[in-house]
Amino acid sequence: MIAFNETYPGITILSVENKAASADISLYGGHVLSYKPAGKDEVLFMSPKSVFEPGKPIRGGIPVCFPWFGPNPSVPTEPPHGFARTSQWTLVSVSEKKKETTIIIELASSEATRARWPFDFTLTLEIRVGKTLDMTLTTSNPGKDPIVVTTALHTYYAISDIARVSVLGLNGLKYIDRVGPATVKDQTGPVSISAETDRVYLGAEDVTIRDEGSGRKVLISRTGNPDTVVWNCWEEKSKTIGDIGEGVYRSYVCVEAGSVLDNKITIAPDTSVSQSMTIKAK
Ligand code: TA6
Repeated sequence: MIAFNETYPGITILSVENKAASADISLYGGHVLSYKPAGKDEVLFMSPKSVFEPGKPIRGGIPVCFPWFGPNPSVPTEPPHGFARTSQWTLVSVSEKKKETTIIIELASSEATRARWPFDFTLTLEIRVGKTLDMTLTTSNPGKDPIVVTTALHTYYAISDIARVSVLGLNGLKYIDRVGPATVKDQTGPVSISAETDRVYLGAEDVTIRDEGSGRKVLISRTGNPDTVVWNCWEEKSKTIGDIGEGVYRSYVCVEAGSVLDNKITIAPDTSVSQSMTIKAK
């Protein structure tokens, strides 16, 4: 079953439901807002204070960071995380099976994107909603010169309480600590969060979010995404982020699959690069 609703002015949401799961996908931002495996709780966090207004990013779900992650490397006045999350995407196709729905959406370069980033591209996002949530982001370069991007699927997970959550699978890795001046550190053991946390783990493979409050484990696997970003803004900073709001920081953790900072992706003319992520809630 699928349904389209312009839930907020300028924001069309595609709701899908099959025997294995349901999900909401906003064409504005190319943004997965909700993913709920049948009989289980919502996997994604959506801020109760999120603004749903074209031009503003949605706070929660799975924002797509493209064509740059974090601040723009050459134009500091450009908003962080690129423009894909604040652009209108188009629907390419929907195909339905009993236990799986596949949605393909696309963002292509236009006058508006070239004004901000002077390259031609087509960005395709395939979203498979079933027992797992599978997402494949493909960047194609139809132009004459190579293009260089950084990207992330900036996933916000719903959790019982940040104090009861740990992220497994990062032990022994180096990470860039981005709270304050960036420094490289070594991870020992699981990641637990008790202060502002903004880290890029290098070379992670599968990662698990273990939530002792809810008893849930969420497994995240990926290809073509060498970095794992772990982010929670914590109390002080949450007061300065209007669409998060006080106290709410305890209810989310971002664990993002991406190719960010120095892991730039170069796409030669007439070629494409795919990156994928799979989420499985147990
Ligand atoms: O992925 C972590 C991060 O880059 C943080 O530095 C943090 O500020 C966050 O993303 C949220 O960014 P946003 O632009 O959505 O407020």
